[in-house]
Formats: sequence, C-alpha cells, structure tokens
Amino acid sequence: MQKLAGRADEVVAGSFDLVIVGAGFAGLYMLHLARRMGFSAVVLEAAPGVGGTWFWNRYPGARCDVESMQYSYSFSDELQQEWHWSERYASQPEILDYANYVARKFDLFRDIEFNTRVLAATFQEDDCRWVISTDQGVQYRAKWCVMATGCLSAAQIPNIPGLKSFHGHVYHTGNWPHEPVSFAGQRVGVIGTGSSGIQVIPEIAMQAGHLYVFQRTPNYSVPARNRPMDAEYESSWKAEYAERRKKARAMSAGILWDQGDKSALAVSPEERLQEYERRWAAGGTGIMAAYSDLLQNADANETVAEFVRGKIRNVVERPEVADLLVPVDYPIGAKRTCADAKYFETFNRENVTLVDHRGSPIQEMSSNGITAGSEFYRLDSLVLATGFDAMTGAISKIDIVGRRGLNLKEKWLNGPNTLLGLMTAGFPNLFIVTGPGSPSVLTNMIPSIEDNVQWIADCISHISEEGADFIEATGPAEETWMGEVRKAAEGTLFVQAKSWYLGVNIPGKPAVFMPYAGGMPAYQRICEEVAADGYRGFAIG
Ligand code: FAD
Ligand code: N01
Repeated sequence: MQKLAGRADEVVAGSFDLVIVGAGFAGLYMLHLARRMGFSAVVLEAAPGVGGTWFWNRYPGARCDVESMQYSYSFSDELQQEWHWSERYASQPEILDYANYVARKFDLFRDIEFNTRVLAATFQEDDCRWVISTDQGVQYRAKWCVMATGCLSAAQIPNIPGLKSFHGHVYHTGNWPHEPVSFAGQRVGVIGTGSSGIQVIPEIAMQAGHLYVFQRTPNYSVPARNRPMDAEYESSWKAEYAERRKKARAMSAGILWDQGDKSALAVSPEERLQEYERRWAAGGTGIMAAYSDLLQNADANETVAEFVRGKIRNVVERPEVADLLVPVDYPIGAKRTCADAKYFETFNRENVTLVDHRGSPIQEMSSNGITAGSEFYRLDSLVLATGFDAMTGAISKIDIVGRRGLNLKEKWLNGPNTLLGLMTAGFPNLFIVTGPGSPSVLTNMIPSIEDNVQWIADCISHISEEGADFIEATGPAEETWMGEVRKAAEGTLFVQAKSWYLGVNIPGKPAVFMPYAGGMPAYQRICEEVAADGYRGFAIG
C-alpha cells in the first residue's frame, strides 16, 4: 500500500471506498464481496493473522458446536465442494486452516493490514468520510466503515483482587498463547464453567498434577459425540448443499436439524423420554430442538432440564459433587447450551476438585494461589475461562464519533440501540456485522454473517448507484426495532438466566437482552423487505 505523508504524527494511507475492521469470517467475506462489486477496500486486523475467534481461542479442546458441514461458508459452491472437514465438529486448528485457505483462495491477504488495531473512527460531516486511526500511527479514510469486530472478541478478565500479584502463569481461553502450553504435573486452577471452561477442563485434567475448577454457576451441557467425518454423510451434504443450506436458513437458528413441531407437553412422558434419549445418544445441542416450545414454555423446558440433570447424576459418581454440578435455578438453553467431551466424567478423576463458590466471589489471588470460599488453593497456573464483553465490547473499545460529536460508547451507555443490528442512528455509513439487535449469537454464525454482509454490500451498491452521500438509521425506526428486539426476547426463557446475552457478566454493563430472538428467517425477511422498500427507516442523502 502506498503511504502518503500525513500530519506530523500520523501517516495517511490513502482513501478507500471501504475500511473493514476485523479479519474473522465477517471481515473476510466483506472484503471479498466489496471487491466483487468493484469497490476498493482494506481490512484492518489487530491480530497477525486471519480467523478472528479461531485465531485467538487456541485453548486445548476448542472446537465448534455447530456441525462442520454447516459451520462454514455457503457463498461459493466450489469452496464447499473442495473443502474436507475431518470431524463432525471441527477443531480450532482445522477451522483456522479453513479461514487461511479461504483467504488464499480468494486472494484476500493483499488487502489486509495485520497487527493493526483500530483506535478511533470519526465521521467528517463536510465530505461524509470516515477517518480511521490505528495503533500503527496510520490513518485511513473511507466513505464506508464496516465493523466486523466480532460478537465474542473482547476477552473479559475478572476483577479479582491481587490477580497481578500471582507469580504463576495466567491464561485466558480467548487469548491463548501460540506456543504449546504444558500443565504436566502442575496445580492448575480454571475459573469459569461456560462453553470454553467445559471444553478446556477435561483436556487440562488429563495433564495436570491437580486441577481445581472454580464454579460460580453450574451449566447444562450435553455430550457432543464428536467423531471422524463419515464419508457417506459428507457426500450426502455435498450432493445437496444448495438445497440443505436453503432449508437451514429457513430454520430459526439457521441450522438444519430435526426440529420437532409439537409442544413437549403434548406428548406422553414415555414418548418424551424416548425422544430425549434418542437425541442424547446422537449428541450435540439438537436435543433443544426436540419440541417446539422448549425455549418458550417453562414447564416444557423443565422436562428437558430434568432429563439432563438426571444424566449428570448418572455420570458423576460422588452424589455431593453431582449436586453441585446440576443447574437448578435457570432454564436449560437460557444460557448457551454447551456441548462437551466427557466434561462431567472429569469430576470422577482423583486429580480434579470442584470448588463451588456461588454466592461468594473469589476472595483474592496471592503470589502462589487463590482464596475462594475462605479456603486457600496453591496454584502453579491459572486459566481464566471467564468469557467476553459480548456483542458491544469490541466496538466500545474503539472511540467512534459520528454526527455532531456523538460518541457511540456514550450513546450505548444504557444499552445498544441499532436498526436491525446493522446501523445506529447518528453514525452514517457505519455498518456493523451481526451487531446487537440481530440474531447473530443465537444462530449458526457463518450464514448469519453472510446474510448481513450481503445486505451491507447491496446497500452500499444501491447508495453508490443513486449517487447519494450517505445512508443512516433514523431514530424512530431504531426505537421501533429495539421494541421488536425486546418483544422477541420477552416471549422466550432467555431472559431468565444471568448470561452474557444480557451483558450481566460485565460489571456496570446495563442488563439488556442484546440479540434478536425472533429467529433467522423472520429477521432475514424483514431485512429484505426494508431494502426492497427503498431502505425503509433509513435516511438517504
Ligand atoms: P471474530 O471471529 O470475532 O473476528 C473479529 C476480528 O476483529 C478479530 O480478529 C479481532 O482481532 C478483530 N478486531 C476487533 N476489534 C478490532 C480493532 N479495534 N482493530 C482491529 N481489529 C479488531 N459460532 C457458531 O455459530 N458456532 C460455533 O460452533 C461457535 N463456536 C465458537 C467457539 C468459541 C470458542 C467462540 C469464542 C465463539 C464461537 N462461535 C461460534 C462464535 C464465533 O465468534 C463466530 O462463529 C464467528 O467466528 C465470528 O466471526 P466474526 O468475523 O464476526 O468475528
Ligand atoms: O464464556 P461464558 P465462555 N468469578 O461467559 C465465569 C461461545 N463459545 O468463553 O456463569 C467467577 O459463557 C462465569 O460464571 P457465571 C459461546 O457462544 C462457544 O465460556 O457468570 N467466575 C461462567 O461460568 C459461549 O456462550 C464454544 O456465574 C466467573 C464463565 O466464567 C460464548 O462463546 C466454546 C467470573 C464464563 O462463561 C462464551 O463462552 C467456547 C468471576 N469474576 C465459547 N467471571 C463452543 O463450544 C466469569 N466467570 C462452540
């Protein structure tokens, strides 16, 4: 890239049609589409490589929980035909290889600036351009700015007194080192029993001298039953990819699975049990699709929650430990249901201790260990599986200033407002991929990303053809959409758990259910109607 002389303290990298922030699946596809539509674009990425989530989350055991045949791009039939997934649920290294393969295949690397963190983005009203500043002292100008910064990319370090005084190694699952980590013979602590904790705990237990699992809230988890890819299964998908992808997009979560259409309460207890057993044996989170009302009706939900509790009790040999591992005070699925590989079995090992500290926060860390529930545990290493400042975290870390000096972080102080999760009023020509107010994290993310990116590309094309300078969400349309987002959540059990969907895992973050729970088909239909109606609810000028 040609760098021009800029202000004394910043190099100006020139002007582009689009600046895209982030080189995960969203940023990569945005770059590909922008190029195909004839726009100049650059991707700015903080990491030294592509892949986003799959670049950063390198902890042992990391893998997807949507089947690989579906957790992949659908935009290129050539790509989906030639790529081979080796397992039912791909591991992190394989998904990262895939992201690199895609970037090479579509010649994307040449327009990505790595090791470049975006610090600020400011809208210039006079010429409707975004000015984007980076930690490399380089400034970029663009008509369009696309935040492809990820829903789960801002790792959350808990505020544990004395954490910095600990002399051992501290790792966060969401920012795992590139070099191999050995826990052999060590006394290791893991804080957190969400999806990341549930994947990493069995792996560390196999290496560590002793593993202490610090649990604040027990989680529902189902066996993934991962296995090598079945050749026939893969061929059946490849033979019908287009048709199956279409069917998947017609399902609420964007996943083609065996979705039951009856209420769990409309069948006999015997039939229900048989159905849950069948799905449990098949593995994966498809058990939550057994009936139509498991995420809406508390009584229906209790039938599957109780089934899973029973399974946990069967696996965990010591009843007093099982009691602590069984979630009782929130519905299954209200936090993301985890898929595991022998998670509960891990607590039968002699070298694993469950430290349940619900009701009392971890007291402190010292140079050689941790105090929780008034007990001291000597540790050599600590793993934080403590999650993310989800959906708004990565965007809020950037100083984004729109019209009349409006700061996005301040605008979102009481919770994020967007129109369709795609744009926010006061910030013209700024798009967000899978932003708050879109179904995003409640769905198979790659098709959701593809649909959002396609919408953004079409929109940019349309505005450019019109010869207009900007498009911007209007306040009233945004308010109406946020009402829809609230209404969709109220009809579900999601709001009955303290989860990152609501932001309550982050001290001081307002409790607002952020994703749109109305399902992927309804959302996509609305997005298409809005565009067809001349971008209803958006101002164009
Ligand atoms: P990301 O992959 O998060 O990429 C965002 C990129 O933006 C990152 O590379 C980041 O470094 C960069 N960035 C952020 N801020 C800046 C900045 N200021 N300057 C420059 N660069 C910046 N979803 C599923 O549907 N199925 C799954 O099975 C699944 N498994 C998951 C497992 C784990 C461990 C995690 C954490 C998430 C999982 N997800 C899953 C969700 C996953 O995040 C998405 O599926 C998808 O990978 C998101 O892609 P993205 O491009 O939107 O964001
Ligand atoms: O994060 P989480 P995650 N003291 O927020 C605990 C995706 N993902 O990284 O529940 C003590 O779910 C916290 O306790 P509590 C997926 O979408 C997918 O595991 O708040 N404990 C919780 O147990 C997922 O939902 C896969 O009481 C503290 C844990 O840390 C999302 O990413 C794999 C604490 C955090 O759980 C996030 O998952 C991995 C504190 N101060 C991730 N702070 C797949 O399998 C937090 N905790 C596809």
